[in-house]
Amino acid sequence: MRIDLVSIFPGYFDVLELSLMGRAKRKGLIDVRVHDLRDAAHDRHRTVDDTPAGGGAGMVMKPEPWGEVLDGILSEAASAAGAGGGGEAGSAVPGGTPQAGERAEQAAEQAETPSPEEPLIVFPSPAGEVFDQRMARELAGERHLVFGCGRYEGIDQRVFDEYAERGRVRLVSIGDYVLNGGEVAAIAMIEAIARLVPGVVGNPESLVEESHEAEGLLEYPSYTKPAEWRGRSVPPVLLSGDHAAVEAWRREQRIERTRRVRPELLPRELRGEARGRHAAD
Ligand code: 6GU
Repeated sequence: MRIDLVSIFPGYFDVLELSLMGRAKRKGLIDVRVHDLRDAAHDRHRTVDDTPAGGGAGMVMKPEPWGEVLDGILSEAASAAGAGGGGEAGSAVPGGTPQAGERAEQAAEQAETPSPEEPLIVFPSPAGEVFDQRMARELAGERHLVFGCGRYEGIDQRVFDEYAERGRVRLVSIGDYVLNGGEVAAIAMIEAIARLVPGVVGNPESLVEESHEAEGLLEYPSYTKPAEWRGRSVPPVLLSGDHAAVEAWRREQRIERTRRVRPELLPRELRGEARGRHAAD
């Protein structure tokens, strides 16, 4: 998978060198490229923002630097696809073969509709659709993601309109609160997406049981040694060696925790299930 990041603070993305993301980059599973938006601001002060049309507080990001950087990324991607290459990491993604890419590109040219083989531009924005595990799975199937990280009061609307007309654009929020810019949101999304790309997480089984994957329930509580710490014991069932009992306990914990913390996530068929069993204990 290829990921381009556009920002006036490229240093934010240094964290992608750490941990699993860093290993995925070094293994060539994720090809991350960071672009400094200011490199496309050609005045003496490298200006990227201006006052809002119509007045009001704050500053708005000017369209021209965005146009220059995004055009550069898209034309490079198009010529790489035209050269028959899907990118070195593209083969890790289903449907990412060069042949499929060429066919899709030809079809897109004829129909003038965006093809899933084209880059998807994501603009992190509190005004966007809300990112969740389903969207992470969807975006993990993309071959090329471009994150356009705005600051200030936002980016000139014509940038979204221009690239939505020419290709695939999504405005995406990571939740109902306001950050200073899209960088941290992009990092959160990239981490959620990249760990679903085959090979990034060592043991794929660890992806299955997690919160928001199996049945959409939250995770069960975990324990390790020692069996007692500060007078607090590991639940005896976990030390019983009874695998079926352990599984039943974990499922009950997941249902109870979800009911308590995130009742809106509880599947209809589970409403009422674990509470009855507690009473019978
Ligand atoms: Cl994607 N951007 C900003 N600036 N704030 C946010 C957000 C994104 N998602 C939630 N809050």
